[in-house]
Amino acid sequence: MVFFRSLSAFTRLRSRVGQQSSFGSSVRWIQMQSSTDMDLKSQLQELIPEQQDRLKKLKSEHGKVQLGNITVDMVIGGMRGMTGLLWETSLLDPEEGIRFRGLSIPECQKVLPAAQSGGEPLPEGLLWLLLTGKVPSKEQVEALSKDLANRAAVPDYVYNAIDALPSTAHPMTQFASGVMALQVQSEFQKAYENGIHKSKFWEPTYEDCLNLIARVPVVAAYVYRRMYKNGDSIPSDKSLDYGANFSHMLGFDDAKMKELMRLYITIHSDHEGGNVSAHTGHLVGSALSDPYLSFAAALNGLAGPLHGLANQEVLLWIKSVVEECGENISKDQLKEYVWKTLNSGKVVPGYGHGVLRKTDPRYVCQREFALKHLPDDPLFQLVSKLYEVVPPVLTELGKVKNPWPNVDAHSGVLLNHYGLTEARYYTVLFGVSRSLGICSQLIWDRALGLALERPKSVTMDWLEAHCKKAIASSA
Ligand code: NMX
Ligand code: MLT
Repeated sequence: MVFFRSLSAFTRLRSRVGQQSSFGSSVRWIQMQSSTDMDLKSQLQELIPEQQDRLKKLKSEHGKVQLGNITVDMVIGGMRGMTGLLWETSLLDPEEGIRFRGLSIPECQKVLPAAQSGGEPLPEGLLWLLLTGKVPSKEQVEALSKDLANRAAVPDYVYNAIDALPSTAHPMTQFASGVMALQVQSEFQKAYENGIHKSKFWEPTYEDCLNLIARVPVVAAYVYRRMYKNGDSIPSDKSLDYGANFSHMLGFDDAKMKELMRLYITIHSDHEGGNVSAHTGHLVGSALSDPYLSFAAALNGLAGPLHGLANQEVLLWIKSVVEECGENISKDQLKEYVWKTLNSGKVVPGYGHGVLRKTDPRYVCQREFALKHLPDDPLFQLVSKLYEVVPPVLTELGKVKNPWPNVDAHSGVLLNHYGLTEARYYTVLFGVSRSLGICSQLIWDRALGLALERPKSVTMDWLEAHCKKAIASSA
């Protein structure tokens, strides 16, 4: 049964959030829903015209306002610190971490409906929040849960496409191939071929996105069972919520693992627009490639070790520490191991970030989950020791801008504790979750009529000539 936290807690939160102007205007959206508005699509239908007007006004009144200066460092350095994207569903503060439509993770844990009293938020509630900017009621979340369950059928040719790959292929390769095969059913592609008017683009995009979100756990679970459980797949259970059903299809029916899955999917869903997977999804979508094509591209970015694959790397690295030094490794030994990793030209996985400058709140909430449910797990204790040892070492290295742990530093030991021990699979879980954020924004991209992404590039010759001219004119 779904439980909704007290209205008074929500009202307190709303008035507090409403007073903070720094979170931007998306916070103004956050409101209570009346429990009669069950249909997510008709909610969006109502919201879209007002947001279209808002964007039009922003463009006509402030289109020429400057947002900062672009430096050579930024062009060479992966566009770090350059504001260049519109992304409505979440915003990342370097010191504070992510806010989904203005709500921090602890706030989401307070106000979003949960499966049990005091439990973790249901990802369906987070999806509703990302799409509408509104905190849903338990009835709305239940309706969305059912809608997703009814959309989850996966055609056989998707399984056949995965089966065409060797079962040793990386799980992300199998997963992304499955998502590409799902594309055959794209409503957007069909509608575009039939000459749909651009004002209606968001509607088939919505259908594709909801279908995709509903189907990715089925495809992901198929890959897991194929690789690690002799292909013995488990049918979905429509009576379960999204997170619990995913856990069930993977083969984990422990109630705590289901809670972990709900938390996992909620916190990995979105991290504003500039991260590699979200940006890729948005970029590919800007060419009017349908949501399957866009999301498959995003997954290929997520599969890189500096991005989503880091969760795999963390557990493998932790296991290599244990193999070499045992579970009861001292902090001095651990420090030595960290230096050995750095001196061999590798990164310490799970630490550092392109934007964050503090411990990732997604790390913090996973740590809280571990302290509550598995405080004596030896690998959790090792992760806690690393939290003390790694930041000073990275600081001593002198070049790392953020020595603190990110989301990937923690997730593996939690999954490992409940029996999901196959580290190479972990990024697939991240991918399932990220479908919620990327797809929510894709719907808004089409609703707002956002432009084809096409930034200007330059050569080193161009940069050198430009800099010479700039120096000469300032002399
Ligand atoms: N271990 C070793 N060196 C590091 C680390 C780390 N954890 N983090 C940053 N550095 C190095 C980085 O490689 C760079 O070195 P160089 O100048 O020789 O190229 C230098 O420090 C400056 O990098 P930053 O500006 O601090 O970080 P940047 O924004 O370039 O990169 C990451 C961010 C996340 C790619 C980087 O911190 C990293 O490689 N971390 C480890 C991998 C990881 O955990 N990735 C997951 C990120 C979260 N996610 O899920 O996507
Ligand atoms: C993410 O969740 O996408 C990562 O933390 C990487 C990022 O935000 O750049």
